[in-house]
Amino acid sequence: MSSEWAIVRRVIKGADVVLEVLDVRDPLGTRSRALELMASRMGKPVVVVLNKSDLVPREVAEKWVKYFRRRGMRAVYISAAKRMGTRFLWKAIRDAADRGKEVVVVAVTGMPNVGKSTIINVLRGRHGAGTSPIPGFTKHATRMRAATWLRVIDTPGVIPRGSREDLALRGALRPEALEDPVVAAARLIGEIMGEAPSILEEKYGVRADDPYLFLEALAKRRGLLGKGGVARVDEAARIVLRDWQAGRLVFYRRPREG
Ligand SMILES: Nc1nc2c(ncn2[C@@H]2O[C@H](COP(=O)(O)OP(=O)(O)OP(=O)(O)O)[C@@H](O)[C@H]2O)c(=O)[nH]1
Ligand SMILES: [Mg+2]
Repeated sequence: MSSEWAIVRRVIKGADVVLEVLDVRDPLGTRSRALELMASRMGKPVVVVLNKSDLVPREVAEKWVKYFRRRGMRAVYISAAKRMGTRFLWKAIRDAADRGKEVVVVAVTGMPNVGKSTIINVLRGRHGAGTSPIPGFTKHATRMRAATWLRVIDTPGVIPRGSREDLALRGALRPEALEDPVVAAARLIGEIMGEAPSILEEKYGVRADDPYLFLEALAKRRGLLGKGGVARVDEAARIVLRDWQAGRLVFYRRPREG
């Protein structure tokens, strides 16, 4: 087991409630069944927190909440960055905790970069947990006081199994860490082209019928040229992945059923 998983296991063991933080743009991609299983085996209630809801229409966030509730899970959506929906989060924590508990300990868990530390800061009402657009920022578990009755524990992001491309697309791995970012970027671009191609044109001012041609055109437009004037598609791919991870390229997934 990697050190992140070991830390998270220990934190969950000592917690009363587990928050599983997901990116609402891609809840199924950022969900960790292993984490949910770990919590349920230890008998800990899980609250699914769909974060970054400022990046999707409200109706999409509401659909995702329904998706999880229909499957018997507690779920709320929030935007930690914009401090929206936090009242519902407080209530969900209260409801999930044992009534008799005087002090409730909450483990804030999830994949890297989903916004765990930002949520901790929102619950505390002030900055205390370090946050960063670079995945894998939080390295240790830190316990902090959020209210007289509430302690929150920040944890490092857990990385699920999957290819490195998968991880980059889920925001869990920096594009710089990919040997070949083109594969991952092309998959994302291909998906966007299938659903909402105008997003790419509006964001980058480039139009193409195919992900690779798109990257080539983007590289040329940005003046990213290598030896002999060859377009640096790898650099263009990193731009797209960085924008996607940072929420600057706004694209999201909807639940298949309502
Ligand atoms: N748009 C948007 N961005 C957010 C929101 N919450 C967090 N972020 C951004 O997402 C990035 C990651 O936030 P963190 O709180 O550091 O994420 P984390 O889950 O603690 O990440 P690790 O410590 O790497 O596991 C930062 O750039 C935050 O500003 C949100 O509600 N909306
Ligand atoms: Mg963190």
